[in-house]
Amino acid sequence: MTAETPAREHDSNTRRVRWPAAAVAGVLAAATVLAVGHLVAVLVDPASSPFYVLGATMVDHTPHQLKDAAIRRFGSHDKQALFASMAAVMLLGAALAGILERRRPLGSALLLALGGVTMAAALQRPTATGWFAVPTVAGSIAGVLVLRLLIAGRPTLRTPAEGVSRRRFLVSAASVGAAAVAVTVVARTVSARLRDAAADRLRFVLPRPQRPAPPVSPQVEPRVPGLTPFLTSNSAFYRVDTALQLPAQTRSEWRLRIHGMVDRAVSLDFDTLLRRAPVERVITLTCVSNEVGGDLAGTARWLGYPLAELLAEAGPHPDADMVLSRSIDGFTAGTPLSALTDGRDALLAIGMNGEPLPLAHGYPARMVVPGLYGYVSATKWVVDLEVTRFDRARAYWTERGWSDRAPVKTAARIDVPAAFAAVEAGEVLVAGVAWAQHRGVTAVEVQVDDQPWQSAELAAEYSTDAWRQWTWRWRAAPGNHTLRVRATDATGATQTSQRATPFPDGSTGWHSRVVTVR
Ligand SMILES: Nc1nc2c(c(=O)[nH]1)N[C@H]1C(S)=C(S)[C@@H](COP(=O)(O)O)O[C@H]1N2
Ligand SMILES: [Mo]
Repeated sequence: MTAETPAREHDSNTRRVRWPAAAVAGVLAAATVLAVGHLVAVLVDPASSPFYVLGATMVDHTPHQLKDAAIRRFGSHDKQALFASMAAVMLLGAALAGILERRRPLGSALLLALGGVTMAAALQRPTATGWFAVPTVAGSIAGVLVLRLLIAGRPTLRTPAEGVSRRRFLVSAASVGAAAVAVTVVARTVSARLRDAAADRLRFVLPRPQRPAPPVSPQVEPRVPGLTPFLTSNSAFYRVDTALQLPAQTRSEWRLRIHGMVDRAVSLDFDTLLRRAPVERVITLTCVSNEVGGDLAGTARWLGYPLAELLAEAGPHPDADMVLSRSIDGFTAGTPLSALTDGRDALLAIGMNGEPLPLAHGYPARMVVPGLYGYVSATKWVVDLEVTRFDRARAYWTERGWSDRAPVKTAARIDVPAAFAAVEAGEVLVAGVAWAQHRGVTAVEVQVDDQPWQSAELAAEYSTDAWRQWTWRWRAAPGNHTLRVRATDATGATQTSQRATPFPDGSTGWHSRVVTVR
């Protein structure tokens, strides 16, 4: 980028750039940092893009008190919220850098300082190599050049006394803006890894299980309008993870290493995996962040390979008690070795409801372990299983204060009638789901206001690893009423009324709903 200064224009048009224009110049310079950084990151590793680095670092360092909100916000649908607020802060900082730059290269200094911070954060990323510094360094250099060019008329640190003509500023600003947009568009569409993974997924024909999971009978799923379907479709399945950018891997890139406290380390590629006999199981997955009455739970037909068999090939040592699973993007979960080997259907899953795993749910392979919250068991995009001990290793969320043992707590939810619904007096059907994975739900009771608890009717149990639907016929009298629900699991324990937040090992309390009867 050479900026040949044209013959100096000593007319009235030539002066120091005004502050609004300087602010625009600052924003363009910052856009250059991000655009160039993003483009270079395509060559290095998408996760090294300065924008993602900053976002991911923020996600990782959110304080505990905000953690529930944080997982839900960043984890489920609105990573956009994070990006938007980051963009707003950056916009202000960039404008400030431009304004500062008018008299001295203070704006450049600010950009370089922020670049330094971002570079340090990049090198701290779980999957970082030394290369992770390159996109930010390249972006910062380009950004400073652009800022100097726009404010001083030349990309050197000397500020010419004459300043920059208005026309010249507009032309440079427009070209830089257009270039930044073009570069970003290219970088985004060249997210070749994602495209490759998506194409690879489309080509993948799932193997068939020897015995498919039994169909869901009408006894298991009575037809009640508004009741959560027994099987959750892939598109409706909740999504929670720390990934700002979908980790993308093709089957031929994927490998699973099993190592640590084992007799012999095992490394498995996808073709080798496919030579094994897959099983199909219906399992309800639940997030520890689920609030009482919340919807961070879903049930799918998972196709996969028993983890116990894969682990047995490596031969875990008798003093090991944990498997630290790691995803391609550095997320980790610590699962009790016993939960993977005690005979329950702990799977290395490759299929979900008859399809290859969706990219967002872990393509090409993830873990699913009945009875444990996702953060200690359900690693998506899994590539590494380290057999170790709880007193030696910690995982992503346990490092952040969440409990290291996290069996799913018994829960019940009212789905029908809807919240604050108005219903006609007379017989009203109340219905919902209840779960106590791997123990099983044996009773659900409903209470109206302060009246005695009534037994709900349980739909047939599909298996103890899946949730169970329930219904209750209510003789509803006019007025406002509070409906409450509680479940009992197969150990005989009834849910406690005591309200607890999801942190550190799952929420407790009875779900209730206020209904108006006319
Ligand atoms: N790689 C990776 N796997 C992960 C997570 C994550 O952040 N990264 N989150 C876990 C959590 S907290 C839950 S509840 C489940 C959610 O799985 P789902 O998004 O398929 O519903 O994934 C688990 N596996
Ligand atoms: Mo979770």
